[in-house]
Amino acid sequence: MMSNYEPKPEHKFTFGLWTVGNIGRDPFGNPTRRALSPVEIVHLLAEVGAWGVNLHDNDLVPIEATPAERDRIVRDFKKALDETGIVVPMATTNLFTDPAFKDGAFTSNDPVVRAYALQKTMQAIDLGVELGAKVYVFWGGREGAESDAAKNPLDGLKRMRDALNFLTEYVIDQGYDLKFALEPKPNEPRSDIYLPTVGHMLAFIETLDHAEMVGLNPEVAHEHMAGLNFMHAVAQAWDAGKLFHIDLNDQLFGRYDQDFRFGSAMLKQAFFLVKFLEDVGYDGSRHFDAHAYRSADYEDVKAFALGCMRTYLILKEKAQRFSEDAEIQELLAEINADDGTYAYLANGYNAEAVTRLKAETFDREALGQRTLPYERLDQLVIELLLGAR
Ligand code: GCO
Ligand code: MN
Ligand code: MN
Repeated sequence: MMSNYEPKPEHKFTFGLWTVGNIGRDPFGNPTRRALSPVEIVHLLAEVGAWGVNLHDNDLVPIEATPAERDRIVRDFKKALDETGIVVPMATTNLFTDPAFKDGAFTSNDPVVRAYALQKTMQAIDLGVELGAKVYVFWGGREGAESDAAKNPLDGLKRMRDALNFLTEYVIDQGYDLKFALEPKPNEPRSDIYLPTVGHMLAFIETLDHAEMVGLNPEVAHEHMAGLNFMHAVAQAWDAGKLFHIDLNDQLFGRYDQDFRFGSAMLKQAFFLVKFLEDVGYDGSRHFDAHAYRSADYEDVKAFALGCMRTYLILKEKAQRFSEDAEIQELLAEINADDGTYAYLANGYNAEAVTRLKAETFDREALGQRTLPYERLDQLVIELLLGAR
């Protein structure tokens, strides 16, 4: 059993520069925290025990930086990484802050903007690879619309596909060891973002030239914003071999984009998510794309970051207990009982199975009378989570 829930490198906990570096600005109010430099953020993450840091190009190198400034900033950043042992497993492009991207980047109606977005992304890929990233995230925050009068979604999809095909070829040409992870989100900052959920994205990936290089970066908050079961979405991505990365945070249904500390709002969902990731043996980053309350100072930001990691580890221990709890396991065995009568259906369709199955008589009423002790089972889970067992 785990004792102190201390984050270790093997847990692969990562944070974005933009997460613990969030300065508490929101649409209604100014920043409440001073901006930390990327070097300071790396040290803060090392102090709380994180394994890695992820970044958008402009989290590290300001968009207006000269080549000489870029080189100096990258050098200082690498020095901080060396000093702390913090790694950069994932990188991404900021294609949403600058007003140039007000109508999207890859899907903008303006061919100049689309070209600029491709160029910016190639440069950001070079930077990510230079820092050691193996996963490259695409979050199309501005790839959408307020009014469908302005853009045909078929054009949006085609432009998105063209951009990703171009960029996978670029990666292959450069000989980079890099996979793409697409991050769906239904809305915010656009009214409607194209490819809004994990399911939409999975279907879209299969239309790409290099589908094998492209997977998913699902985020708790984004599926919750759409009112969906996040663990089910993750399971579908896993089933398709496409769970390349994951953004952990928390989010109540029907609210603004909250980015809460992992597990802080919907604990039961967080439990089943951690249980799923640990049960299947997901071995990628556990990336926290969350930020501290606007009321937090940097001491509280550290408590926030540590809280994300501790909650994950506590839930991991609870998942372990779930699999060792005799009463829970007994109930599961009862629920999943199988005396092998229908084993002949396990090999799929065949003529013999059809003949046998057609000859069966089923006691429909008895089936309807079966007892399914799901209330008892769920209460055991609740008591386990509440520390009562
Ligand atoms: C959001 C997104 C972003 C992305 C990030 C990395 O809701 O703003 O989750 O935080 O994850 O841009 O691509
Ligand atoms: Mn998000
Ligand atoms: Mn995210």
